[in-house]
Amino acid sequence: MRNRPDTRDALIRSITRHPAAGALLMGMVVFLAFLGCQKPYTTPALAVPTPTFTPVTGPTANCAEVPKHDLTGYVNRPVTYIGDTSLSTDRFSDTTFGSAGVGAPDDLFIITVFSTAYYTFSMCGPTPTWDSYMALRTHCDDQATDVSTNDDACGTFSMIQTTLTPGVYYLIVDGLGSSDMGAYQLKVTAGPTPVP
Ligand SMILES: [Ca+2]
Repeated sequence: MRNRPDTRDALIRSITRHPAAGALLMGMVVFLAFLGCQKPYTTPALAVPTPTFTPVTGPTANCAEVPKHDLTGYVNRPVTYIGDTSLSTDRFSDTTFGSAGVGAPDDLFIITVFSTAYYTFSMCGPTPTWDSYMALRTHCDDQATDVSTNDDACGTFSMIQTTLTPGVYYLIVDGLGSSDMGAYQLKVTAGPTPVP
């Protein structure tokens, strides 16, 4: 029990004999107390918007019952939709292009265009792992309403670029052959109509 007062008294005597050392010690104590009051720096969280894809009801009876994702609020977002047609079922095809999509599972998207713009629907980017086919229509299950289609814009993946006027459109991401299916990414951008 006497060790602590003895140590304290020795410290006081030492500081009295060596005032410079005492001042240095006090400075270190104040500096350490200052550091202890500082909050650790943390990197601010980057606000990256996450799109939500809520199945919606189409404007026509034939499309109404098909689950689909709404791309309307997704245009020009700095994020990419990640999909996988192997998790879906086969509902669409496009026999105007051979037997594109026949037997292959597909994903359906809907987008409402409010003002005329040049749209890009792109799967390009990652190395293709399967052969896709893409169709943009005004009626989801009527290939006669195709606005634009594409097979191999980037490798075996697809991209559609076209000017769209106001209206509702359906985008189908499909496999070219019956065994073509798998993961993909979809990015949608819109801007001024390019000069021909
Ligand atoms: Ca299909």
